[in-house]
Amino acid sequence: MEFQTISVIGLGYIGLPTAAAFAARRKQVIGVDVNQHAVDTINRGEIHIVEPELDMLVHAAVTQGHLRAVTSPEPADAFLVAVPTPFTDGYKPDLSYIEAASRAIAPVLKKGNLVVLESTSPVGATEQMAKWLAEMRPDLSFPQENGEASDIRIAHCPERVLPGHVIRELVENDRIIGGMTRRCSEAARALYQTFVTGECVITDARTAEMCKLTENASRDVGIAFANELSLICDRLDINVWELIRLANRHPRVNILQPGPGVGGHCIAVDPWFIVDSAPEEARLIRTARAVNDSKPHWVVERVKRAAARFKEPVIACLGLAFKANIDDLRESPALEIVAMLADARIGGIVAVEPNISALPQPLLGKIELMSMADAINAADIIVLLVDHRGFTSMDGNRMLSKVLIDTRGVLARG
Ligand code: SAJ
Repeated sequence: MEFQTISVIGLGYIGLPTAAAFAARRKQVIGVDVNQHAVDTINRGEIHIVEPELDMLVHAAVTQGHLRAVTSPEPADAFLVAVPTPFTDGYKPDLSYIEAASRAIAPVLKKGNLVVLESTSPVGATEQMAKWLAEMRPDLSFPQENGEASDIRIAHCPERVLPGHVIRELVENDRIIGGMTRRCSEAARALYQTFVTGECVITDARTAEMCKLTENASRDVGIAFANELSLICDRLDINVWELIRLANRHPRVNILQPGPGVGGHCIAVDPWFIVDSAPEEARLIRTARAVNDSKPHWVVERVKRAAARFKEPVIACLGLAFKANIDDLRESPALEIVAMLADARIGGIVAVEPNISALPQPLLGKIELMSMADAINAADIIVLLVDHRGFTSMDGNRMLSKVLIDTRGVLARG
């Protein structure tokens, strides 16, 4: 099957790099996003998100005429849906963006098209997307009713790239391709082989959906184990980082690192999709979420205990991002901790975050953003929240007179 024109719906952290990757292979790519600002930025050859190397790739794609962005879908050979799938207040998956994307592309679908759902989704979402499309286009046949003979092919192909390494991982990682039928899978595999050098492994749509959720739930459970160990070790007066280093010398043990909690919009979200679809069975997965979500509160309690020894302590919080060496503050445990400390009124709070130039809205007016040197000079208590490059090479001697709460074990590791 030949795909010349490819449309990517949703030009965010996954959709935009994917659109640029197809464009780099000289496909005609139509990027679609409801955000006019994102569309205008991309059409100028610029980007509205931060990801290494993406700016160059998008600039080249746009100036060479392979990528253009629009706000409403146009006909294409293949459509990739890469829209957000958040959860609602009760930890239920919210498929409204997938529904909106389906309803937007349905009018321009034509016989022979392939539609791929890339968004991380609960089991059954691909079938649901196919239903929405079929409802809107009774004149076309879909795999849920017509199997291999259908006019439209549908597959799930979850993204699995690591923020900060997206461009390399997009090309090199293996891909799981879950078609609603065998021919759907083969069509999707042909599409991804345009730029993927990793293996494209075929399965069915439900297994592909569960596979992505399983990958992130596995990491969440692993981090929860490390976080639980950190609480146990604190009680028993054992250095958890040394303990983990030693245990990991066993050939079949590979414990992850404890931290201030789990952030980002994937690992803290996706396990809930499994819990929602099998609430009685998913006991460990639910508990891991609870352990990781409770960690920021535990850190705050430790800081409060330390602060009680001072009159008006200055508390320097190092790092606001959700993990090392990125500028992404979304769902960041560091940010949550700093906000809780600011509200606790236990002293003056200053923060160091070398990857941003201004404080985010919830912290504005409540705390001060400072350089590393100024913050350390001013501080009575230093709370290390993110293992950014500049922080890991910190000189321990400069902190001898201060209380140090190191949630990432940076000094222990150094
Ligand atoms: N973290 C720890 N200890 C660790 C590892 C991570 O506390 O040992 C924390 C981080 O500090 C961060 C959170 O976990 O707050 C998540 O960071 P991460 O690096 O584990 O993952 P993400 O959210 O940046 O990307 C994940 C990746 N999934 C897996 O590694 C299984 C990525 O491959 C996925 O594509 C991405 O989720 C996604 O989009 O689903």
